[in-house]
Amino acid sequence: DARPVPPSVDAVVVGAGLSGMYLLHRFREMKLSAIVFEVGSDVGGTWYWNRYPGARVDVESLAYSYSFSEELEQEYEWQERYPDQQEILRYAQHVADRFDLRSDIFLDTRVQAATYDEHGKTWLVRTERGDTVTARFLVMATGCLSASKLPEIPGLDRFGGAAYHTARWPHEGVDFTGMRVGIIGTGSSGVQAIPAIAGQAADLTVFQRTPAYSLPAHNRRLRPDEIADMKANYRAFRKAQRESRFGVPAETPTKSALEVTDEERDAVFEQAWEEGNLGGLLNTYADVLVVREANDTVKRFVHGKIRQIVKDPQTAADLCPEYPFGTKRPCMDTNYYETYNRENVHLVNLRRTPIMEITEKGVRTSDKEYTFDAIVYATGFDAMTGALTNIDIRGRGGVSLKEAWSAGPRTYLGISSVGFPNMFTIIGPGSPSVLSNMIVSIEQHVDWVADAIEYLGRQGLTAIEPTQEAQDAWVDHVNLVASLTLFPTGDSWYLGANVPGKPRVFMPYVGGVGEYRKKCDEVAVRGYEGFTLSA
Ligand code: NA7
Repeated sequence: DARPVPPSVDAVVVGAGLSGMYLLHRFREMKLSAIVFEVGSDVGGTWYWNRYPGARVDVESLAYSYSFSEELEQEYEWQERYPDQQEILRYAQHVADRFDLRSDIFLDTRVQAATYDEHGKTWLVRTERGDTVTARFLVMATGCLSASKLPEIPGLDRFGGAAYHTARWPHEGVDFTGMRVGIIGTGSSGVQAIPAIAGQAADLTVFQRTPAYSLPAHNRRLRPDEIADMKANYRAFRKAQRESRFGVPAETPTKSALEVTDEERDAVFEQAWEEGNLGGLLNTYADVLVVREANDTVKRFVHGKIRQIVKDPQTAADLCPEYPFGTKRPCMDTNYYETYNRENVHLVNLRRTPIMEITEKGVRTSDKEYTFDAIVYATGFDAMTGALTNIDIRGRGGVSLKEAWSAGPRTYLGISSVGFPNMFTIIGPGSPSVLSNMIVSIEQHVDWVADAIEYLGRQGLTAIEPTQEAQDAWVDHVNLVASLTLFPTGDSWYLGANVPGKPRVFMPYVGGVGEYRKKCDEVAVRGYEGFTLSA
């Protein structure tokens, strides 16, 4: 993008994914001057980068879509219940064109640093290609799962074949026909990619450290009647989304899994399994995420399904997770477990035979060397904080965000952080973010930030920053709510457990999207309680 960057704007937004695009739209409505910097060569964020075969959203399209424009909502035609990466990227591109967003988005431009000038109360933002711009407001719309991560395995550069990370997939695609392929990682990306690659490759070896709980997506084309139905009832549906626990309307369960008969429970689980919803099994009983024995009932149910589907008993046993259901993010799949019945697919349990190194030929575990033409790393992300701390952000007193968060992220409401005035994080740590339908949380944050900026303007104020007390209290509250659940017992990326040396802090807010929104609204109504506002 060769256009000159303006020297000064009201707001700089970092990232042109679903957050950054809506921010730009809102800021323009408010007559603020704003620009967006984006590393990728197009808009779409997650859906721009994650082009691996089988990549798909696991929230239904009619719910995983913007609600801010009724025209968009009514006119857009989703094809599938769970659209693939290409369909969602097309949607993002459509939004960019429809709202004429591209003229203020600088593509292929990585933000390197942002420094707060206390005197001028402005942010100085510098890009890797040397642009500088000052802005009153800095909004980090960098996403929760954007700093991709290769595994800490010796010899990564030694491999002589082709190597790919799922989140940095070549745009032209990869043809695995006739190849011997190894894939490391069985989170959502691995679970989606494995069946797709298995259908093409001569041979696929899956290296699994921790098995996933995966539910069948039952993906299909949307029927005209259900689309029409949704379009007729969208306002009520959106309201229900915003008030729900995970950003997807669902009945709040009241019963305990331990107060019903085995038959009744199994029937309820069976129905949830057949519905093909990410939150389905979690929404069956009130104590699934709270009481170990209740969780065990779900665990046993899924283990039973795995044993039913996977023919080889050892493979089935290796695929059965031991950690509590839902404490790592469940996956949604199309033929995941079935794929292990294929002759060309082999599972390696890394708990028994860990990977020692990557060699010139392939992967060497503690007992043998595997030879591959290609290795796929489905090894995930430095989640929630990586994309923020990778940028040299310096607030008051030159303190970097990385230092401020060295013992784990500290925010007020997941939106802002002490020492970083006029900087906002969209779906940041301390907000429901990854524990919700992302778009619902994105819109809520963007609207809240836009309203806060508007409020400052109306009051003739220029700066907003949380107080230490409010931030400490919020961090305590986020920890407390998490500690009342089973969530901290899974070694998940929610906790930073997948990044060696990362402080073990449960990052998302588990109190639910609806409760969280109420709290944010209250803060605003009380004149931004917990924030210091200054002129
Ligand atoms: P995830 O969910 O972080 O999954 C990464 C997988 O890679 C997971 O199975 C990891 O095992 C595995 N992994 C990571 N490092 C290694 C090493 N060194 N050796 C072996 N295996 C390893 O990332 P995804 O991209 O699948 O999904 C991210 C989110 O995107 C997903 O939750 C949805 O929200 C969408 P581990 O569990 O750490 O033992």
